[in-house]
Amino acid sequence: MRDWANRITGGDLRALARAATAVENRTPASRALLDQLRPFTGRALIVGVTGPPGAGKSTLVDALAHALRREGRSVGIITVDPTSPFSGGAILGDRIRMQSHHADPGVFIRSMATRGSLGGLARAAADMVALLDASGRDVVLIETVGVGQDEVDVARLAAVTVVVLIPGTGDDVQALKAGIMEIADVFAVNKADLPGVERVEQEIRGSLSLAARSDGWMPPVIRTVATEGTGIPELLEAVRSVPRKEPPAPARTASLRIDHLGVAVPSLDVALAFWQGQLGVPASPPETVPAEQVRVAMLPAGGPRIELLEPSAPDSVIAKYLEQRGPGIHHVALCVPDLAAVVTRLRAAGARIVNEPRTGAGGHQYVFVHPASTGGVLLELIQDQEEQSK
Ligand SMILES: Nc1nc2c(ncn2[C@@H]2O[C@H](COP(=O)(O)OP(=O)(O)OP(=O)(O)O)[C@@H](O)[C@H]2O)c(=O)[nH]1
Ligand SMILES: [Mg+2]
Repeated sequence: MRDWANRITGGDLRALARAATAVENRTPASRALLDQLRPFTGRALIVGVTGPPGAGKSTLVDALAHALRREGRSVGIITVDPTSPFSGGAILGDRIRMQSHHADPGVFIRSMATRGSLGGLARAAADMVALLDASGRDVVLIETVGVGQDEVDVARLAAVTVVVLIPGTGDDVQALKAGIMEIADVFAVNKADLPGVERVEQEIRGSLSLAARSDGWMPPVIRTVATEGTGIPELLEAVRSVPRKEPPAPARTASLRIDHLGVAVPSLDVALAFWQGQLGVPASPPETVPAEQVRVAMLPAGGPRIELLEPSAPDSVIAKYLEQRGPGIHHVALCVPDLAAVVTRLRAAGARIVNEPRTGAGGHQYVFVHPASTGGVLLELIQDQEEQSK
């Protein structure tokens, strides 16, 4: 599993293709894989392209992909097959058009079928986006037909949403207003080679003045002729100039405080001769913790404490630490108000929790987080007992 994830983040296309199929089929292995890939997501620019059937979305996505390739960017394309009667033709059309990328490893394309049930589509599409993002694609383009709530949900995955409209469909603007007009960051008036461009632009501007965005962004309206590549550089520039929505603030762990610093020492007696004897810190009497195979002395240091750790068995964790790394700071221990919640959140984010919550000498619950996840130091998290009893 770890190897599979490594190959994907390393750009292995066969591993990526296999993963995409697993994600489509929502296999248990794909869930585990996505958990491992989660820390590698968040780098790609995710662009949604949505609009009514036949507006030219696939042709636009194709043209955008070519423009990005010319800049040397790698691209992922996800088309969500509509359930509408147009779907047969659309899928066939997409295949033909997208074949222009078929020999280019820099473009990875997947169609996702709704398979009759709309529920879960947004979720499956979200997983596919995460996979492509983690695989190192610079840009991920998602095509959806903007007709229903499900499509709107898919569009919400995108950092930037392009709504594609075409001339001669003024009524569509009215009909679409309720759904996708307010999620548009950029409008493309495609098929601008056909008559009626001004009229649809006016309709768009009219509907925009009603729905001012909270960040003051006024979605630009770009004319395109996707079949000829006209307006594509302008569309790309407009996409890039959209202010990024603030990512949801990570849940904050309020009122963290240092409980103690753990220091590995070869001999408690020698260490205490300094701390207690010379520095004059009143240490607690040394105590053996059989579960951890250590002898411990606690030194008060303002609020937090210093914990001196001496191995009590030759093959104990601290003995091995001393052997490999030498004496010194072994871990940092923090008190958290809700240990279970923090552990759940860290696990979801892909952090390595070393042990299931255990009960320590004083009756407190604790876990260790691996140095590989924390930036280099072993971290002990302790349930804050005052918080717990509140
Ligand atoms: N005249 C003209 N035709 C276009 C333009 N862009 C796309 N088309 C044509 O419009 C038709 C539909 O294009 P698609 O790209 O399949 O449209 P779509 O929005 O992806 O369609 P669905 O996926 O079925 O909703 C095709 O025949 C395209 O060649 C354009 O700018 N001008
Ligand atoms: Mg299409």
